Amino acid sequence: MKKVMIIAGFLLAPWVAAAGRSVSFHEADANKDGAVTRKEAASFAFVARGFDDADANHNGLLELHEFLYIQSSEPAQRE
Ligand SMILES: [Ca+2]
Ligand SMILES: [Ca+2]
Repeated sequence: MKKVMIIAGFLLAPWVAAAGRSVSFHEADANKDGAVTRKEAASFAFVARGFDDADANHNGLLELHEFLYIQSSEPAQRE
């Protein structure tokens, strides 16, 4: 039984990582125009969650420095 749990944990690890802050700005910026739109952010839960807070100039786009703010302010890292 313990073995099964270890295997399950191993298989789930990539999913947990994907839900965290593992995405880079360039991955999130799907069309590589230098900004992450709300639509692009929707593919990454933590980016979508922090979008409004991070969009400091309220232009509906996340520029690199705003994206980095999300990565640095994700609650999982603050704890
Ligand atoms: Ca973009
Ligand atoms: Ca912005």
